[in-house]
Amino acid sequence: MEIILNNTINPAYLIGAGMIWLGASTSSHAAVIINEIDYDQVGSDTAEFIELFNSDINSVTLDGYTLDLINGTNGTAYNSFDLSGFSIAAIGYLVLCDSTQAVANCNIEVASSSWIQNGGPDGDAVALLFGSTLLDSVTYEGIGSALGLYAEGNSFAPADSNSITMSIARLPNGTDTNINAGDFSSGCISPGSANMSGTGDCSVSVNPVPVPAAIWLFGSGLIGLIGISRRKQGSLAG
Ligand SMILES: [Ca+2]
Ligand SMILES: [Ca+2]
Ligand SMILES: [Ca+2]
Ligand SMILES: [Ca+2]
Repeated sequence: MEIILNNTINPAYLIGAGMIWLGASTSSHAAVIINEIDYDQVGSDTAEFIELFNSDINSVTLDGYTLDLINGTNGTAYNSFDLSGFSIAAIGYLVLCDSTQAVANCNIEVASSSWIQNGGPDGDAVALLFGSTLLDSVTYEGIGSALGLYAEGNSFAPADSNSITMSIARLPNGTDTNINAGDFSSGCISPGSANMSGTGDCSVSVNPVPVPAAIWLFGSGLIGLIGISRRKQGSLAG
């Protein structure tokens, strides 16, 4: 069963010439990873974001890519975002956020607050897929029995905080050894730029020139998750 969450068209933005474009690119799927997540802010969660990073020296077109947010209680997607139509520049970033007013360098505005669940004992996960192939996933705060598929290294990233300004971030920037617990740690908030250790807000405005660009579609919630075959970074060259 598929759950269509919403078909509302929301504004999306391309920020920074050279940061994202819709031109020539490669098929280096495995080069794109989930790099930083801020799912919990001090008090109300109104500045959540997920940052993707392309480590390839070529841009990557995101046609066929989906970002799923996975509920730890049942292992199914409670939010799913079709990234078709977007690209990430070489050694570049793509940021999905609550609000372009609240999050620096946000490329795709998700028109709601609290769109990323706050984990809890059974954890939650974020998953990047190409078609039905799971490319990268991050489980945080715990591993419920339904999250095994997404808990890289059978481990989970440390928790974000409701009392400290921080994110959970790959450190050093872009590190992916397929062990969530080792790859992620407390990060200073840095949407759209290289991750930094520590806490606080290290946002740097890369090039704040928003240009209306693309239609944002909320996709189906399940996306054929059954039978997903995991491919590790580096196994999809070409
Ligand atoms: Ca949240
Ligand atoms: Ca946070
Ligand atoms: Ca909070
Ligand atoms: Ca970052």
